[in-house]
Amino acid sequence: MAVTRREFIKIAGMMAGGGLGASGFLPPVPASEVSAGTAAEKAAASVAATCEMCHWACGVIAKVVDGKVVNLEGNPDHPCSRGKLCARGIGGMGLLYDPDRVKTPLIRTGKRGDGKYRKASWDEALTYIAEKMEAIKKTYGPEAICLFAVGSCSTHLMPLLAAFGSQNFGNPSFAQCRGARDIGFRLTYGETPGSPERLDLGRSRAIVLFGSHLGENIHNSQVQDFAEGIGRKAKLIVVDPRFSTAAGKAAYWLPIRPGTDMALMLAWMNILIREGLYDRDYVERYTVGFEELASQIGQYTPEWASKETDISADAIVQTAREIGKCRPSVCIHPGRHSSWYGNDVQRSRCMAILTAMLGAWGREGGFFLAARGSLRKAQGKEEYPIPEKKPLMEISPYPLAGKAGLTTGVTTVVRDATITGKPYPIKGWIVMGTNILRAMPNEKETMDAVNNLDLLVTAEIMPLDTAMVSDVVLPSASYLEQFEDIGILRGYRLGVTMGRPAVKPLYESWDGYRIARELAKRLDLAAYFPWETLEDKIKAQCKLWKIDYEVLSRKGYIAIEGTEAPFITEQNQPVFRTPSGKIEIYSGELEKLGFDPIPKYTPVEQPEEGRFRLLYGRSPAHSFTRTTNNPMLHELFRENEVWINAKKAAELGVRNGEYVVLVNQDGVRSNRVRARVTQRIRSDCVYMVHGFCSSSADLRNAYRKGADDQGLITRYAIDPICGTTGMRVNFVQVVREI
Ligand SMILES: Nc1nc2c(c(=O)[nH]1)N[C@H]1C(S)=C(S)[C@@H](COP(=O)(O)OP(=O)(O)OC[C@H]3O[C@@H](n4cnc5c(=O)[nH]c(N)nc54)[C@H](O)[C@@H]3O)O[C@H]1N2
Ligand SMILES: Nc1nc2c(c(=O)[nH]1)N[C@H]1C(S)=C(S)[C@@H](COP(=O)(O)OP(=O)(O)OC[C@H]3O[C@@H](n4cnc5c(=O)[nH]c(N)nc54)[C@H](O)[C@@H]3O)O[C@H]1N2
Ligand code: SF4
Ligand SMILES: [Mo]
Repeated sequence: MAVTRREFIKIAGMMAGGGLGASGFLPPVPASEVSAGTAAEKAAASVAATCEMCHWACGVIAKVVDGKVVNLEGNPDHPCSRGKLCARGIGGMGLLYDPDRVKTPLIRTGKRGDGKYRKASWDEALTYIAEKMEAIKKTYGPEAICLFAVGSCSTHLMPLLAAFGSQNFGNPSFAQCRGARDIGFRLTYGETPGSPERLDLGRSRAIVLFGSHLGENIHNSQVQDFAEGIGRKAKLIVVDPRFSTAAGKAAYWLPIRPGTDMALMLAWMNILIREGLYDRDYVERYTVGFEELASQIGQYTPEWASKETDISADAIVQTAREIGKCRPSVCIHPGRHSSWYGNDVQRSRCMAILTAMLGAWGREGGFFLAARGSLRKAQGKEEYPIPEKKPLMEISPYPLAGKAGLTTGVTTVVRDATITGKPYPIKGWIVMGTNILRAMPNEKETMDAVNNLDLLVTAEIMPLDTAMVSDVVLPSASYLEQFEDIGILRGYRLGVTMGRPAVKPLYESWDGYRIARELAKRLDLAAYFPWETLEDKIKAQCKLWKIDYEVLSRKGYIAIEGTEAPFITEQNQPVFRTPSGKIEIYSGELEKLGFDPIPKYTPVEQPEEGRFRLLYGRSPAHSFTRTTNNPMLHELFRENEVWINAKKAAELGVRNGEYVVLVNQDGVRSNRVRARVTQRIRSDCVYMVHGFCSSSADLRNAYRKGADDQGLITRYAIDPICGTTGMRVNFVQVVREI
């Protein structure tokens, strides 16, 4: 490899070492610093691929010499990367060449969970799956098969399942991630904040982060914009029980009592109204329900909020004035991982309403408006059978489950049906792009469901936890070995993206399209996959859109000119697809469903003396569980630590760096994990990075390293509006390991 391991650590460490540099907030690494610049490197072929080390899908340029990827750089033309990659992006080679990859199809020989498999041919594995699917269909109907999917690799399986007759999907990226936020914003604005979120952070005068630990949470272009905003002296207000990397750049760090964010937001609304610091004209012109809000908000005084949040009333007033003064160029970050406490739609509604009061939607430094125009996707056969039994999301107890577009299936609804057989049995799970065992709360319930299945198939690059309890494992190509389907990116401008493979698939791995198509053939559904390869499909799509395939495949991204209209002007008026056609401060939709039309404060349970609330987040060097075995990223951050307040640690006799064990309210014990004793966290909570301590013995770097936060998350609080699972409702004791 042109980048030696030591150089890689040096480059990537600039980001991972807390994320701070001399110039302030350290953005992702520019290509010039990654290039080794050797003669071979200069002679290397450049291939525009799409980074899949996380969901941001940056453009990446792979340098290839003699059929080997020797370097990865950010694609300068791609708006998500702009010539830079984050540590994980550079570490993509570690995934490609990880010796522990799944190399051939595998069929289970031992009991579920024993980890015993035999090698199989693709034909044998796919025939086995197709026969099982048909058998399940015969006994229980096609709806008894469900797809758990995250990321672009899995998108080809969705039409396959729909063609088979099931529309049952489970998506952790909705149910354990952005679901509540997307529903909260959809109720208020008629649309979600987008992914990538449409935040004009570079021009903000004030930025507010509730959680949203940017700098540890690395979404490449968003962190670049954030760094630019900070560089231009935006006032940063960080609301976080922990002194995060971002808090280190903040004008105000508000170490809030976990779970009380709504109290702070409601008090801010009260102050903005009382002091006339909201955008009157904007509110009058674009919103409904402001009067109702104003008539209820008086109860939320700064003094009241101070008691709830543990933030001084003075700090609450001062920060409200800061955002009021900076209006409308204020970015209240809507968050992404929003499944916190089970009242999450209403907390997201508060963010959305504050944004409207500041007049920040469609304004410079706030949220920009989505690019105009639309492009229709080419498909194979278009009609899908109408399932006899209604999809689970339509009959779930949560009225807005699955109501924010595709890929919005609530995972626990599927899991419950699998365990109970109600409203109807679920007997097969197909899993791709998600480590469902670790993404969903309560691993025991997930295993109870798994043990009720007649078929569990996982398509995987790495033998992670879910693969190791599956009946069949299919070796997947990584993004560096496969085409990335053509996609539409709705940023400031409309753009079209695609990725090319840098190298041929290693071992016996296949790309997602080929897996879906070959399985479809065995199910008599080949008409849905008329193109021989994904490249052929992309070419057909380019023809339809009148885009030059050669240019797109060389550049990885093409912008469509004339689609940009980011801010409100008299000629460029926003459209709100809500029932009233306006921003709904008062939501008639929620009222009809029996929920508070204007958010009301709901307290959450607090830990009793001697226990800590378990909080979790991200490391800049890792993505969830998927990178924990990556040899390059493992060098940067080998195992997680548990952050514990210094005073509390002293009371417990816990020293910095020693191993401790966490025991939760249900008696579940974690693996041993190092204590990070610090002043930088409140005394009522502990914190760790998610994703560690894999149960898979086939992973030499990740097996039982650090502690598994998900294992401790046995309790979860379901949002009654959309079914997403709040996972910060678990309390742990810290026990010294003697
Ligand atoms: N490096 C890296 N970056 C990533 C990812 C990754 O895996 N690795 N994943 C990406 C994805 S899919 C997502 S969804 C995002 C997730 O990242 P975010 O959306 O930023 O997640 P949050 O849960 O908002 O942020 C975690 C922070 O919330 C704080 N916190 C905990 N409880 C509370 C509370 O009650 N109130 C407040 N105000 N703060 C609290 C924690 O101390 C922590 O600092 O990250 C994205 N970026
Ligand atoms: N306790 C706890 N739970 C959480 C979170 C948390 O912070 N704490 N975060 C939540 C959030 S925000 C999210 S978005 C979800 C994320 O949940 P997941 O998307 O499940 O995240 P990963 O753990 O990275 O699992 C991804 C799996 O897909 C595989 N994979 C990656 N790329 C490919 C590919 O191209 N092809 C194939 N076939 N497989 C691939 C990886 O090897 C890995 O096993 O987790 C949620 N759950
Ligand atoms: S943010 Fe980093 S890991 Fe995610 S797609 Fe971009 S470069 Fe890859
Ligand atoms: Mo997420």
